[in-house]
Amino acid sequence: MKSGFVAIAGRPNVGKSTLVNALCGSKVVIVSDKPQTTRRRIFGIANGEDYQLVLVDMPGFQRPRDALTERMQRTVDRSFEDVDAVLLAVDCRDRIGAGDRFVASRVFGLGVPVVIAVNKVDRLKPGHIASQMATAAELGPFVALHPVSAKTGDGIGELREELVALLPEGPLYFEADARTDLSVDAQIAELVREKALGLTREELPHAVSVDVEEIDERRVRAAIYVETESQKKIVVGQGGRVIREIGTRARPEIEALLGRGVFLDLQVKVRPHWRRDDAMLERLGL
Ligand SMILES: Nc1nc2c(ncn2[C@@H]2O[C@H](COP(=O)(O)OP(=O)(O)OP(=O)(O)O)[C@@H](O)[C@H]2O)c(=O)[nH]1
Ligand SMILES: [Mg+2]
Repeated sequence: MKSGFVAIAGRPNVGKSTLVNALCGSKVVIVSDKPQTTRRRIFGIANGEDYQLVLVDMPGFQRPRDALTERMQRTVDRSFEDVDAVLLAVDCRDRIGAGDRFVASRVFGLGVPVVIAVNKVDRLKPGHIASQMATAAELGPFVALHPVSAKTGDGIGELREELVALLPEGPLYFEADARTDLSVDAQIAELVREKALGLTREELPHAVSVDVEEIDERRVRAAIYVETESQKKIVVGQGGRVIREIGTRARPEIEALLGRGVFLDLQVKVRPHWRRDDAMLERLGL
């Protein structure tokens, strides 16, 4: 039995969480087109007949701006403790540059094997992929470099095999059918936040947090926190249109997770400056 932990590092928005889902073979973490979607360290677990590959999803590397982003960056630093390998993800649609080199400078100093994933190849022509791979190859002494598309699944099987091969012999760290270490409450909060991210723009996504307050047989009650009354107006929408849409999109996934039908009760609440409020951040598990 091979088992162990592989941290997924990279700039915000390069597709780290999408890669975790692709490698696990199903959705375990949330994804959005907004940077800073992932706020905490979450394990995505890929189980095979003779392996357990624990993927350590984490926030993207960033310069801290407030208590929230400070905590996120600390999470990134801590996530590298005790990993067996690192998957360094870069976005081949963007110029591979200073941001990626900054992440690379950190991960190549860890003393564990580093695999580079050049992600989003579905968006590029073959010639351009080759030149981006050549640029990515200069990031550091990698053990393997894989062009992949987390979205289409292209190259994901080979990448998974590569990562499993780097794992030591070891025990099962989680049940053989576990998919994540997040509690059910936290998974539900993440799903609601994902839908809110998908329906809001600009600075607003960063001002949104979700707390599941109560779950019983028939009902899930969750609070969506924003920082100002005007943000609340946007998340509620005209006549409640936006909040209803968040519920409509989140409910099927929550029901699939719980294995039963539920009424989803969402309330938007204003908590000024929650991103700088340590007590509030603790409560949100950040
Ligand atoms: N076309 C394409 N889009 C992708 C691919 N992988 C991820 N994306 C998109 O890239 C965006 C960011 O994906 P995430 O997985 O949330 O990125 P992340 O690196 O986890 O982002 P943070 O958690 O914010 O740091 C989303 O819109 C994804 O759908 C890919 O292989 N191809
Ligand atoms: Mg993410």
